[in-house]
Amino acid sequence: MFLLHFLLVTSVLQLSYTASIQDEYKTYKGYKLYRVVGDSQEILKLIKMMNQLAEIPFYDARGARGDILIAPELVQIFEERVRLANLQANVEIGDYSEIIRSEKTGSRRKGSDFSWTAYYDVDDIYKYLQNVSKSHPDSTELVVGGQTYEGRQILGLRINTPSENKSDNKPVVFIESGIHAREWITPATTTYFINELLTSNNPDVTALRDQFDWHIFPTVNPDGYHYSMTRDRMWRKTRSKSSTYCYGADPNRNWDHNWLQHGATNNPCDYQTYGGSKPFSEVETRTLSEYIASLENLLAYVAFHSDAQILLVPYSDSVEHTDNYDDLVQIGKTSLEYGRQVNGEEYGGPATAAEILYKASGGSMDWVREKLGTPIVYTYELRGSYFHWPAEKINEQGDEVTQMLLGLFKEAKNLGYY
Ligand code: 0X9
Ligand code: ZN
Repeated sequence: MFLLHFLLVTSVLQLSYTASIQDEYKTYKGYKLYRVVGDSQEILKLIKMMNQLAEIPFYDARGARGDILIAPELVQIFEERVRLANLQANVEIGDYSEIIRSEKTGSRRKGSDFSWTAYYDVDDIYKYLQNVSKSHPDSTELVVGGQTYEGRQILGLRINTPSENKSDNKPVVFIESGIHAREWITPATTTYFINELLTSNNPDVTALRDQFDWHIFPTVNPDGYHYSMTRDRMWRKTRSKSSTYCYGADPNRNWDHNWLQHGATNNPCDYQTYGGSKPFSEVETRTLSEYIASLENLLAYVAFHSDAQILLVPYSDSVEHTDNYDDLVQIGKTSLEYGRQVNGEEYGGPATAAEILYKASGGSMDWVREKLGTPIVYTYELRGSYFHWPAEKINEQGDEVTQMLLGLFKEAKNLGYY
């Protein structure tokens, strides 16, 4: 029995080693998505144990339930551990490759005809930003928010329409999307929002555009996003090479605020929450933080993630509240109410991650709030099912995001923030 277990574990380790060097698109053939329910400590122990055994491409523990994606060669050992821990596990998705396949055939596009019925890789998103900056030279410019490990730029679009009084310094709004590579809906809705700002005839939207100096970054982890599009759909981290054979750090655990204290690991091979070798070890977070710190008059910082369908306020690793927590909740409620009017979708929150999700240190939102004192700071978790969202429905969430931002700034104005 011991020998059998040893052989199983070594062959699993062998498989996971080869799996970390991906030459072609990982199919996820036979991978099962389980939902586990039961004692929260046992769920955490189970996930930790599976993570020690092999690379687990997706896990999400929230109290008495946990979701986990299990490779076919691990199914037997996983189900045995579930039984021994007195937990219940149900298969939510029998073969994850079917989702990947449907995305690969139907919803990705290359080329100049940029739209919001398909997902585009980073080069096409950047081409779109370049084209927009050329077609709106008076009100937009390309901005470089930072650099990446693989030598890309973190490219964004600044929208700052000319105002009558040229000396007017408009309040700055920063939008961060795609820090997690696999959350494809976030770059898509962010370019959708850019398009709304620049082309909508809705006077509320044009007023929103004209009031602020926007710095909008659809994909702040472009190496990871490209890898997720071309090699491994479940990739979340950056693509830096650590001292072991594993790649990447979680760019939302790498900021210099309570680094590695909660919800992060020092294991470079963890698929999800490796905090990096030190705060700002990743060139992406380091350079982007410098860019953000250089902005004068930063009123609002908004980060987009998926897919918990909630609105988070700082801080993410503590149940303590910021001094304007009540305002942030009021503003957030109006934002969510505006969003709800579009598709009837209810979001959880506004609340801190520690209260409604899990504690997580080293995130961008907390760093911005703590180090820069930016008054309005939010993280929106958009919708989806295990990071999948049909391409033909991007506009549905794009419209929701546009309304949520309209609501946010309407209530912020009511409360005298600008
Ligand atoms: O864990 C995260 O980083 C976010 N959830 S996700 O499923 N998109 O990965 C939550 C972010 C909470 N906010 C911060 N830690 N700043
Ligand atoms: Zn995320």
